[in-house]
Amino acid sequence: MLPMTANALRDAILKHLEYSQGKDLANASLYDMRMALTLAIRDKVVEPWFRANRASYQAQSKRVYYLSMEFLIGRLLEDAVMNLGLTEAAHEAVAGLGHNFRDVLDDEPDAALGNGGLGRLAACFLDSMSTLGCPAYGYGIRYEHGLFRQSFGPDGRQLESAEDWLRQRHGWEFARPDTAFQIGFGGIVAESGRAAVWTPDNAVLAKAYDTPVIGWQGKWANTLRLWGAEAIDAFDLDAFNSGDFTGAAAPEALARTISRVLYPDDTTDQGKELRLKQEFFFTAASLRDILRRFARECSDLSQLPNRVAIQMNDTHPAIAGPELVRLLHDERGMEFETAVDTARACLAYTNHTLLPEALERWPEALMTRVLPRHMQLIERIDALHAQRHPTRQATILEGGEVKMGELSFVMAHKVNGVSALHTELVKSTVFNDLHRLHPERIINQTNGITPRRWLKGANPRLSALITDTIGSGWEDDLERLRDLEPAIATPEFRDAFAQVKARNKSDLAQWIGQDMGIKVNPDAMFDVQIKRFHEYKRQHLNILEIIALWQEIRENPTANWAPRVKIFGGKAAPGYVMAKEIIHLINNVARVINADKLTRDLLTVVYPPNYNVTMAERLIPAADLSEQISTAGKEASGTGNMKFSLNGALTIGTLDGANVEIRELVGAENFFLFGMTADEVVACRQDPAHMAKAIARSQRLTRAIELIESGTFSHGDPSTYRDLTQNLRTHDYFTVCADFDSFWDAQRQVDQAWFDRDNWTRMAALNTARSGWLSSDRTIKSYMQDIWSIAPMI
Ligand code: 26Q
Repeated sequence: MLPMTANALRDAILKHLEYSQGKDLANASLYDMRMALTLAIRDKVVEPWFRANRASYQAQSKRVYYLSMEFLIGRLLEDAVMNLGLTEAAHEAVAGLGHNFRDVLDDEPDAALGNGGLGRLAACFLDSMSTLGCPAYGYGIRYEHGLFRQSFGPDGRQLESAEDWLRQRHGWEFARPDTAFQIGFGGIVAESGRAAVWTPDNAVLAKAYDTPVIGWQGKWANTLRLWGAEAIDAFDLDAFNSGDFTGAAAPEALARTISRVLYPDDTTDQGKELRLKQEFFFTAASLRDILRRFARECSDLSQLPNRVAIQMNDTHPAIAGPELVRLLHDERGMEFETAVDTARACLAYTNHTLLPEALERWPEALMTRVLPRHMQLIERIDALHAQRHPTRQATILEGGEVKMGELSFVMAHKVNGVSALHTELVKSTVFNDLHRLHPERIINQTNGITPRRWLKGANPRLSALITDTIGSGWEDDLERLRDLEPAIATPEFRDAFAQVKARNKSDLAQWIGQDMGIKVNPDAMFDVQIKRFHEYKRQHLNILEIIALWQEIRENPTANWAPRVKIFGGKAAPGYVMAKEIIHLINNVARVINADKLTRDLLTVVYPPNYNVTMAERLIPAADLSEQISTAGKEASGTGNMKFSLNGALTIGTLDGANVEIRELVGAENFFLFGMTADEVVACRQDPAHMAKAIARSQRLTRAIELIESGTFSHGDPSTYRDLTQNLRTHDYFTVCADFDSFWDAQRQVDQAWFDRDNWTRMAALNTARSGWLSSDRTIKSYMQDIWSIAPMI
């Protein structure tokens, strides 16, 4: 493909300004300019997109269908421009039209159609599938409102407001009003011969919206197809004519609620009827679409597993099992057992959690009311499995509930965990019974991240240094970063590396100053913990250590402390009271510490609100230290940990999730390990006094907890954080107390390492050089081999 010149791009922008935005240059707003550039770039994506679709059609190739409730894609413009090799041309064209390129990019809203790791993983996978030429569709929901916007009240509590990314036109998508399916709910099931006829008593329309996903260098493009819900009869004219103007629009409003809002990952949302409807809505629409595409190319349904690989991203699309059986058996007359086996050969399931409260279960009564035929099929699937494995103990149905994990396992030919440790725990804990019956089924696929967004796009300075040192080509062959190692031995490279980090930090310091009005020392260590708030992720362990450190600095302010800027980012589910208490505490500790003149230059706490993908792209390249401090055995993988290591931050972390693999990759000497292992955590909990003993043996921890209880961070009110401190003193399921001293010691080792700045830089650069394996290209190649049996098309 010929690179487009800035002039041609300029003309394309002007054309879209005029004909798509209806503006001339003189009247064009920043929004108009951004939209015109988006549409001009989208035009460039269409040709490779068509080419890829034609190629996979002509090759009659097997395709991947990645079913996910969440795609946390963030902004798309900068990525698309970069993948097409048009960054310089676009910069020049936009500048020539009198606008600032950065401002134009920053005008794009962050598409937050996901909560966190699971949704961002799906987005990285889309990028890698397009880069590798793996024919694929992402299928999900076109939420009108993505993840809520977070702000902090004057008292430091989290406030939530509706996110509204679709208020403006979504410039990347193509609406497909002609690709729409009716999705039914409720109703009755009539037996008719061998099969059954399900007559739903209400239905909504699932309408397709396609976003092309362009890969690196524009060699391939796939489709992200999101379903929007609409009423089948949009408007009740009789109601309108009889004067009921609100009632006339009621069917439309009701139907649209299904794709109205993303659930904010809240275990209190478990068992909510609307959530089940969302899950069935997008899964059923996707399967209809998949079978329709298959039927255009092949009429022999036994060939389905040779053409179709369906990946279920957690159990959220688990209803795909029974629904595919229904489509094959009830609607296409396939034998029930053959239908089950055919469906299983198509389906695979990724598990992302072991937390019992996060494993989906649906009350049978609810399932029967919303999806009566599926409930019957689930019972038959369970009975068939029991009949084939008379010794089995596990059941899909238990205590009046449908266990979606077990259903997914039984209906999948492969089940995967997302890191080595997590996969072993999947085998030995949640799915132990099923694993013993099907020892070949569970496999590991360690997560990965796309280096295009998370290194090339987010960290242009480091990318330029890498290219200067080892040439280009690392962007889609990330293991080549190993070639940096000889250079790291030279002081010139280390100085250049340190300078990149310093510049990134200075940019971040400026942003923190402007956005939050907090002055930070850009030479201090930038110590970052960004992720959803959850007790198992232990942001409270971090803030307790900060409190203890603050105390010791105050007592001995002239000692040799490593100056730190402690940065937090992340949201708590609106109904998760304890997580919100931790946020409240962090904000108030920040208020108190940042006002202390004695410690001002040594310790600052910064917590910018509304952490999202765009903020991650800003923070990660500027980080010196990455906090990955979950209770061992609880974080399935983590992917933020990978982004930090790739960008030359050192990790302080537990042996949890992919930390284990990261530590092996970068070398134990370049990683600050602390805390109990997963086994030790389990053993520790055997002693009901583990937290009391840990507090008793640690002066520092005792004082930190007592300082909170004294009201120091709550305007003298000792009751404010009582729930939190009492939980630590009496319950502490996530072993914050038991790991505290070990964490403190590791942090002091971090301080010592920081004083030898050149060696710190060497360790940081080695983290970058040895992180190539963390590319999601590696992960996707492995899925293609081990699960999907698909060969790359390029
Ligand atoms: C379930 C029921 C009702 C409402 C919401 C949910 C729900 C929504 C989102 C449950 C879980 C999630 C998201 C889970 C998630 O993000 N898990 C993370 O997945 C990453 C990718 O594999 C891992 O790296 C993280 O360790 C894991 O926590």
